Formats: sequence, C-alpha cells, structure tokens
Amino acid sequence: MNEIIEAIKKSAIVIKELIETGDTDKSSSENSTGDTQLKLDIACDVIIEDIFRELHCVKEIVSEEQDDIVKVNENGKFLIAYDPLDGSSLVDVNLSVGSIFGIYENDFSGKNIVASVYVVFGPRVEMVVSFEDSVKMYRLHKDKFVFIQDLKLNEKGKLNAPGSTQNCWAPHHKQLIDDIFSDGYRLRYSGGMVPDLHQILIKGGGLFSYPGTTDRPTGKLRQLFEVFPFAHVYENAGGQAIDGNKRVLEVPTQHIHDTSPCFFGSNEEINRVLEVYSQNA
Ligand code: FBP
Repeated sequence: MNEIIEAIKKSAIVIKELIETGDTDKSSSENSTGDTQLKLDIACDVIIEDIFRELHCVKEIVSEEQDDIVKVNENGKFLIAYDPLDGSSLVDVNLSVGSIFGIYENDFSGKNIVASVYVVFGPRVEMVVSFEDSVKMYRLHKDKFVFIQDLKLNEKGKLNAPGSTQNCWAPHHKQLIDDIFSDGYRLRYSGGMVPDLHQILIKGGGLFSYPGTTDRPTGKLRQLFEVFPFAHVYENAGGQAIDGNKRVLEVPTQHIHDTSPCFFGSNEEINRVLEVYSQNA
C-alpha cells in the first residue's frame, strides 16, 4: 500500500504544476459518459496511468476518463479506480479541485474497497489517506507531504452541501434540505466534490448530498471513482455514506461507469436522511 501512496504523492506534485500552468481548454474527445474532456483531464490521466504502470503490486487500473479496465501486472494484488481531476471545469475559475483514488482487492466493488486516497488542489495541496482504521491528512511543503492530523467526524455538524438540479428534486428531498437550512446549517457547495467533502470532514461534520433526481434517477457521481472512495473515508472517520436507504458500499456495480445517489455526513444528519427516505420509499 505504501508504494501506491508514494506513487499518488508523486502524481500530485506533477499535477499541481500542470494545474498552475496547463491548458484548461476543451479537447476534441469525450469520455465514456459523453462528457467533453478537458485537455487537463487527459494530461492528468496520462500522468497517473504512467506512474501506476510501474508498480508490481497493481493488478488493474481504471480511470473515469477511460472506457475500459487496463491490465497492469497479473500478479498484482490491488485494483485501482481513479478520477484524475475531479471538478476539472473549476480550474479556469480558480476554484479547488481534486484527484480521487479507490483501492480495491479481488474486484471493483463497494464491498472490496480496502483503502482510498484523495488529493485537494486548493490554496494548499493536501492528501487524505483512509486505510485500516485511520484517516490521516498530509500537506505538501515544497516537495514533501508532511503529516498534519488524524481526521474524525463529530456526531453532528453545521454545514450543508446540497448537489444536483434543484428543480428535479423529489418533494421529500426538497423538504429535507429546507428543514436542515431552517435549523441553521450553513450552505457550503462549490460544485467540486473533493473540496466540498474535504471541508465537511475538516470542520467535523454536516451533510453532502447528490440524490437521484427526475433528470438523473441514479444520480451523477460515479460509484468506483468518486462515491465508494469517499464512503470509505467517511465511514472510517466515524460518519456514514448511504444511497438514501442503505450503506452506499452495498450498492452493486454492474458497469464500471455506474453512478449512484449518495449522501455523506456525520451520524445525526445521515440518520435524518434515512428517516425521511424510509418514510418516502
Ligand atoms: P466530473 O466528474 O465530471 O468532474 O463531475 C463531478 C462533479 O463535478 C463533482 O465534483 C461535483 O460534486 C458535481 O459534479 C457537481 O455537479 P452539479 O454541477 O450537477 O452540482
């Protein structure tokens, strides 16, 4: 696992440079779900793939920016699904973005995720590693990642990050979000999953939601590259991650680019979602 974490550190230092100086224009190609890829998406994808191809412990990799699984080393132990630069469209408006890594064993499924790592590219570059029973944060100082702190969620938070198209929300979801704001929660939503979930984690709690909607019944966020890695982090930090009714890590994956409704947060907020959604199932 250390080999993989060292490789991610290496990729982050190169990607930081690319974000600061790279071309943020659209490329002429689309990813498997029809999103026009930015040149930055493709460049970051190449950086990460090249670095992982060097690792003997890696069996297979799959990128959000690619259609298929890439076989690396048949004797490898780990399978890695990654989003090279999540929220990349925010770079040219100078908002924080991030890379997300889910590390699996045996197959790409929620039940087989064994670790996850994400990197936030913001005013500072920070990396969070969720492995075994700890969630640790590191910060880039010059070219070294220095340990900063262990991350733990409180039972209850103050922040609310409601994603997806509001005029396509189910009435019970709209009521839930309105009630949470009526209870004094602060709105914190940048449109970048990595900085939004990082903020709730650092601040000790709250709720991030990207539900199923009339325009996207299975949500937008991808299970293997985005949802399961953050579910591993939030559960390991003492919070929860659900699809509205159950642990999102129990959601079966039929296709590598499957999406899932998702809710991440501290226990009080997630139990509130479970109550509302069970009454409207
Ligand atoms: P990409 O994987 O295409 O970058 O989309 C993911 C994302 O940008 C998340 O970072 C963010 O939480 C969400 O989409 C924002 O979606 P919306 O604009 O619908 O709220």
